[in-house]
Parts: sequence; structure tokens; C-alpha cells
Amino acid sequence: MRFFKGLFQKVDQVLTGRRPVDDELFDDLEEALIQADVNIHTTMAVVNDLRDASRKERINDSDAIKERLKDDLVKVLTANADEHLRWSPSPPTVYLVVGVNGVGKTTSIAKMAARFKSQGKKVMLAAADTFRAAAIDQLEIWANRTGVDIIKQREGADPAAVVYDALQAAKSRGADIVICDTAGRLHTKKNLMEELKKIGRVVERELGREPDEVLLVLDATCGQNAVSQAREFKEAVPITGIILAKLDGTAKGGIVITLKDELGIPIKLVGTGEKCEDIDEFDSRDFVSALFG
Ligand SMILES: Nc1nc2c(ncn2[C@@H]2O[C@H](COP(=O)(O)OP(=O)(O)OP(=O)(O)O)[C@@H](O)[C@H]2O)c(=O)[nH]1
Ligand SMILES: [Mg+2]
Repeated sequence: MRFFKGLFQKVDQVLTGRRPVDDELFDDLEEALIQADVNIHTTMAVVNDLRDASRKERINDSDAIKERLKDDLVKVLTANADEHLRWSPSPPTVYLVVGVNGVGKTTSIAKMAARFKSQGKKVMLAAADTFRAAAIDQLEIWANRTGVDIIKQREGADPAAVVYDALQAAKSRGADIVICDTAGRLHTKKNLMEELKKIGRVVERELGREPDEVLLVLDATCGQNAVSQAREFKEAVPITGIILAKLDGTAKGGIVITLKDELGIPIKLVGTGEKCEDIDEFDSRDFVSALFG
């Protein structure tokens, strides 16, 4: 996870240079964590734990505090979380990709398609963002570029019908995975949520189970706004994981911790650029180590 170096630069600075472990250090640490987008709840919990530890275990070295901070953050990230993408024992595995417009849904789908294909899987994309013709074209360009199948209909078609077609095609062609692109914006938010629910029902009817993953794409540069988006989606659809896109565009890696702590939804993938290979599976321990460079 080489991309994450520097995401926690200010926090790292507070704990570098063998500073004395005193109240001033804890105050600075608190401020740096909050500035890096770590939520108040986690910040307080972690800093309190470190204060206690420094007192009870007589930790008086900022390096030791840093190690304990890493452990604490890993605990927050791994609590009740399955970081790995689920695969169904009976193919096709179905992923529904949702999120507001512009966050990086289509790009993330292209990245996943390229990755799964390189692993020898037969991938099929469903162009269920039928709201704009350009959205269908964009997915098709990616499908051609990565050499995977795509199922599409015309602009304005029923997205659930596109998903239905894709599932039929996947079964008859023996696809391992179907990844469904969806609209980020409709005439109203209610329409959008109803549409996503309808797609979910089609998957359930055709496969006898819910989509294997409902992946919410969030833009890491949006900070607190990403958390609000996640709350809204979570109320309407059963989100199983987060794809955090554009992590290359922020110096505030704490958003990863905030999302996990406030929503309890694991981050499964992170986007780190605009190219096909710019995607990483999320690993809490690697991530936290990399935060501190
Ligand atoms: N730097 C960076 N840019 C990204 C990343 N993921 C997506 N983008 C860019 O973000 C912009 C929007 O990406 P899309 O994939 O089209 O987003 P979308 O959610 O499908 O958008 P709509 O279809 O309009 O709802 C594009 O310019 C992408 O290149 C990422 O991980 N890093
Ligand atoms: Mg899109």
C-alpha cells in the first residue's frame, strides 16, 4: 500500500523526534488526528487509551506511543469487519455498485473488472446506469479496453431489466462475476433509492440470494460529506462494503477510520488513481503501517 504514505503526516510528526510524553503531546496528537479526518469518537477513545497507558505502563517514549496508536487504530478497523470481498460458491457472484454521481463508480468497476480478469475470472458488466447515454458509453469503453463482456440497453431503459438481462447472460455464458453499474443521480433521491431496491429484488428473484456485495463508492476527498452519503444509502439499501475512491487525492487518511467507526461498514477496496491498476484491496494492518510511513 505504497500510496498511503503521508496520509497521516501531521500525526506522524507529533510522535517523531523523541518528544517527552506529556499533556502537550496528547493535545497535539488529538488535534492532528481530528485534522486528518479521524472522528471525535475515535480520537477521544484512542487518546484516552494512550494517556492511560503512558501513566499505568509508564510509556515515556513517543515511539512506543506511536506503536500503541497503530495497534489501537487497527483494532477500530478490524472490529466486526470482513475486509475481503465475498465470492459466491454458486456463480455468478453479483456485485452492485452504488454511490452519488461523480464519486468514481464506473472507474472503480473498470478497475475491478481488469483485476478479476487478470485473475482468470470471466467478468460481465451490467450498464444499469441508464440515466445518461454517456454513462453507458463510458462503461462500454472500459469493457472493450479490458476485454470483458457488457450487457446494455438504451438510455432511459429500466435499470432492473438491464440487470435481469445481465444475470441471464451470465448464467448462459458461464460468467464468474457480474458487476452492476448504477446511476448516481435521478430526478429525486427517492427515485434513486427505489431503483436500487428494485435491482436488489431482481437479483434475489433470479439467484435466490441478495447481491453478494452492495458496494458503496465514496470519494475520500469529501471528508464528512462522505460519511453523510454513507448514512443515507445505508438507510435505503443493505450496504456490505465501501470502495473508497480518490485516496490519492487527500492527505487525510483518517476518513478511513471515521467511516468504519461511525458506520460499521468495512472498507473493501481503495482507489488510488485514474488508471485501471490503481486499486488496492484494503488491509487494515498494512494501511495503518503505511499511514505512518
Ligand atoms: N485521482 C483519482 N481519480 C479517480 C479515482 N476514481 C475515479 N476517479 C475520477 O473521478 C471522476 C469520476 O469517476 P466516475 O467513475 O465517472 O464516477 P461515477 O461515480 O461513475 O460518476 P457518475 O456516473 O457521473 O455518477 C473521473 O474523472 C475519474 O477518473 C481515483 O481513485 N483517483
Ligand atoms: Mg458512472
